[in-house]
Amino acid sequence: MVMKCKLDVDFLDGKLHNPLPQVMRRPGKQKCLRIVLITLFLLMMACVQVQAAGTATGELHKIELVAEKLGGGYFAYRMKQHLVSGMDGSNEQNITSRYPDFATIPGPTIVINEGDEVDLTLIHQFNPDAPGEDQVSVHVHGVHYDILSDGTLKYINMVKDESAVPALVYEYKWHAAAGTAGTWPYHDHNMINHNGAEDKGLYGALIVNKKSGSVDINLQGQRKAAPLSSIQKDYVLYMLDDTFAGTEIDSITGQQTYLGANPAFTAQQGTNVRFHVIALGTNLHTFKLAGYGWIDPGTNAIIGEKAMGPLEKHVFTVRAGISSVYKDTAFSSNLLGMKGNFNVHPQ
Ligand SMILES: [Cu+2]
Repeated sequence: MVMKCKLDVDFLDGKLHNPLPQVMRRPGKQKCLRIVLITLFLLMMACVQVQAAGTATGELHKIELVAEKLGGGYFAYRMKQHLVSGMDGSNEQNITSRYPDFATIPGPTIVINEGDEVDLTLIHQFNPDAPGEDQVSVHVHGVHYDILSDGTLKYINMVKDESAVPALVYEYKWHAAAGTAGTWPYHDHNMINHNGAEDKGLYGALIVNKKSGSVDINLQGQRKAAPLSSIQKDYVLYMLDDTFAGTEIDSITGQQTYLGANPAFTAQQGTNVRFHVIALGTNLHTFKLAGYGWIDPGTNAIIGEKAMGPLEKHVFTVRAGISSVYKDTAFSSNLLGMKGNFNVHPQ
């Protein structure tokens, strides 16, 4: 109170200083200011670190997948909802419209980045007509999860039947930890028996992209690196025992086009496109894309065909040049007409 009066007097007098109170006040004020500045700086650093950590741990994908029954004793998965957000739920984006709004064989291709996490809720949405049809699951390859997200029966995992059943969903949690980038199949493991109903249509693919990086392409016989972001189309092509089946993805918009059996893929000339060939079933195959040579992953070799066995996958990138045909040249597959068009349009 005394000090305040003195200050008032100072101002009233038009004097700019009153030695005693100013000497008493200044050190306190400066100390306070320093503390405030240091605190602000520390807070800013903490924010930067939290942001960096958030970036490093990737995004959260909340997915609702429905298992449906089709005619002819087949089953299929349908994407009901796919929300992407920060790990804390911030900046949530609904990307469900990228997928077909009907159940497909193969099922939807789930595309995520290394570092991301997936909360996948599976919904059993049909009336069981036969023993074992009351259980359906999703078992995925390649990414990390704990034993409760294995998607298998208690007979295998020794814990519990990890299935969606009528009126009760099941939630799986996946973590695309560092080192899990790749193309991986997912499939049912629990319907009918412990092998699941993959052969009845319940399968699909998970693509884990690196956040940044490059892919190898063959340019005039030379192995060159192209940025991952240069890929315009992703072709997800399953080699089944007697047919191909596939989906084309616009890699820029994420839009997926379901193409069914022996699909015809399209590309703009001069653009980079990536094939994800996944062998399912039990047969041996030889995949060939006529007129093209590509880098065999993990090597420097340029190849024009690839022998593949069950559950093998082969992912490669080419620069679209000429229209061509892809095929399985294995003897019986050739007889069965396992092939499809690769249509390249001029820019
Ligand atoms: Cu499997």
